[in-house]
Amino acid sequence: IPTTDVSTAASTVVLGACPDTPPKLVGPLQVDFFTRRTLDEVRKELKGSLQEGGRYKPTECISKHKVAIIIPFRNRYEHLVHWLHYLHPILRRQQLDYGVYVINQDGDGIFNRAKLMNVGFVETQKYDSYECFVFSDIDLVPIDDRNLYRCFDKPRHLAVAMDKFNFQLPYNTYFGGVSSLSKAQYMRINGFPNTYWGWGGEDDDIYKRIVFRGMSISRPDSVIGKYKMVKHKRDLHNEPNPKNPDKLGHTQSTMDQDGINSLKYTVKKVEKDVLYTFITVDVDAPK
Ligand code: UD2
Ligand code: MN
Repeated sequence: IPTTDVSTAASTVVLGACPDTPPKLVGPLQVDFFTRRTLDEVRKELKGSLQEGGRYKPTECISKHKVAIIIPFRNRYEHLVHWLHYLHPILRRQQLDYGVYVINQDGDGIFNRAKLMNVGFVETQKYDSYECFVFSDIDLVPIDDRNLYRCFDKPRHLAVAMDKFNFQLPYNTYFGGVSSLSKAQYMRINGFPNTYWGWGGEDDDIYKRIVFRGMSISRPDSVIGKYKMVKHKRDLHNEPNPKNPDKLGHTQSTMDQDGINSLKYTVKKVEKDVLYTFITVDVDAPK
């Protein structure tokens, strides 16, 4: 009988690449926004597994996916707590090497979701060599962990079946809520528009950019792509802007001048929490 000499067993473990399908996914999840949660409670739940700044990478294998999660934000702390409570464990089970970046619009000028996401794209690359960017509303939580927060061969739309739209796409070219683009896909469309102030239109502009650059999108199916959105009213200083729908007729001619190549902003403050990196930014918003 051959014996193994235990004493010579290597003490350094060489990690292999994580498998293509993460083995610990559970599928459908229970998600509720009635339970009251505080940031401190969520910190206690999660801090053992996270690195400062809301960073994680698997210890059991080397992730193939280094992902910056970018959240456009202002004054939605209640939603942030739910998001962190649910998303960190999901992203961990997905064996991603990731960081969570909250891009906080400074001041009370008109909100600009797409410009904040552009800022996130530029700023997160100062922290690590990210090649993949997931852009998420703060109020959306997936209810199936097989919906992978990573990049694919095509720009991806993740939020395909939301409770607020009866678990269906509101229309076929809808690209709002949660999406992912690789660095190359993002650069190919000159990033997102900076000029959609207030609510609406920016998500359709992004979709058009993708199509005008000869790409199409991918999506999970409507079982895996289910989401819950925290119910909320329209925020102050994010009123629907009647100029935005009109702008959509001109995307093809404006997209080369309005995007990552014309982005201007000032970082006011960076705060690292164990649950996220919080970047406060002046986007020169009109009042
Ligand atoms: C829809 C889309 C969203 C975007 C928006 C139009 C869904 C689920 N999402 O969102 O992707 O296309 O329409 O602009 O249909 N935010 C703040 N503070 C504010 C205002 C906005 O943090 O004061 C952030 C936050 O991440 C929020 C996101 O911007 O989730 C979108 O704003 P919303 O939730 O008010 O708009 P909603 O739900 O109609
Ligand atoms: Mn919302």
